Amino acid sequence: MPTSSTLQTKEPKVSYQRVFELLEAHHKWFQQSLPLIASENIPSQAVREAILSDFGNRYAEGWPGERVYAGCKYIDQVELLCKQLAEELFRVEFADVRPVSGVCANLVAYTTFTNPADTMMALPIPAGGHISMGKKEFGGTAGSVRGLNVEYFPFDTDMMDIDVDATKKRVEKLVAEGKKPALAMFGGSVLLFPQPVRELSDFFHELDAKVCFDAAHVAGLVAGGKFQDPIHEGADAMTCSTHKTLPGPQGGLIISHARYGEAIKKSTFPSNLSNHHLHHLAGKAVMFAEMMAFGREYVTQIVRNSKALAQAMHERGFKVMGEKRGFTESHQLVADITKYGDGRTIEKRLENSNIILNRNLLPYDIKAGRHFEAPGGIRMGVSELTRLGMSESEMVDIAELIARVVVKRESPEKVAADVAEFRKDYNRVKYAFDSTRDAYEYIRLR
Ligand code: DSN
Repeated sequence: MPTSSTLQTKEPKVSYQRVFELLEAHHKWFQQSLPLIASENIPSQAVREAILSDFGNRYAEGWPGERVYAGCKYIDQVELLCKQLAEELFRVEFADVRPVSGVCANLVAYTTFTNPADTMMALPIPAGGHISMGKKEFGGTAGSVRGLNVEYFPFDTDMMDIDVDATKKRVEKLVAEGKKPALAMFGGSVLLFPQPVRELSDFFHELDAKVCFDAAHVAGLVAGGKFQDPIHEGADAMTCSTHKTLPGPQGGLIISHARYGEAIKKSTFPSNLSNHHLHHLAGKAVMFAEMMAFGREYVTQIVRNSKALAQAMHERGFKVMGEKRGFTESHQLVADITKYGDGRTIEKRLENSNIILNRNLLPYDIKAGRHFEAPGGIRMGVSELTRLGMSESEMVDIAELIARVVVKRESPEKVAADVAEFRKDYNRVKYAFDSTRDAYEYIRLR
């Protein structure tokens, strides 16, 4: 691995050139790889065009029609269109499309529904929670930025889900201790199955707490009707990012009921944002339109693919989590790989084989003495491969390629060559209005 000092040069033009060489090398590598990171996706060429536009160089603080800058007459129209598309896609009364990331959207929710020192229920990271829901002592956003006291939902590892009865008991105890929750934050980064929003919303509302669902990972599935629908199950708001199962540019989104619209608008601007990212706003609008046209078909195939990959890995000896419930109902699957090594080493061997996924903490890792640098699990997501047109039979081939590296310990170089060959037939983005370019084409403007 080069270090910044080996890359550094005194000649600006050489460094300038080097940046483009590295960008082109990255594109070429992804053309020949299996991208299985569950939080990533490949946007359409239309989204890529939108994010290259001049919108990315402008300022539009505030709300359409109420900006504090001139020059926004086209930006305002795109933002209103984007908002309307999001509301239709998710069948909700209110969307704020400005948050620049999933973490930012969560901060908007915390600002709207809590005050510093309030208690919030969330999952810990090993059970699938996200750093933005974390406690202060671990550097989590909720604790260290909003000053929330984070308490954990009890988690059932066999079911890979929040335990409803144990949650009620834990919350009753918190109430008795004077720590009544102000917010229940469902969702997270490992989300194999729908969570009990319907079962627990009334319980939290009776305590005067609000309910939010972080759908960063599963928002595309929610939009396409293939996962739970938190807002219609009792949640007050749903936050998400726009680039995981939603195949948009990197960014965030919060959706809710009309009654919270004004409060959310103020929490976004001025509380958590100055300018939002206007090129990404245009990209989000394009992606929402694509999802309205192709979303159902796309997410139906995603869930078929993740189930097929989980089953094929299970048949090759992997301990895939959630076996009792059919492994997964989302785009993700998680495998315990402790019988083959640690997560970091296996992630690296797979990367050297052009199979790109991430190591992941398992719910029982901390108790077993493992930590995030070398955890016991790997996590995979199939959204990007589905966008490239792959289906169940390709998932079986991919499970075999992974097993060759991890179980049979074949040389990564040999498998990498086979992966590159396998990828040759899948280089167009499906589920999009325009698909004439190679998915990973490096587009030069210089
Ligand atoms: N933690 C990232 C993930 O799930 O990959 C998202 O922020």
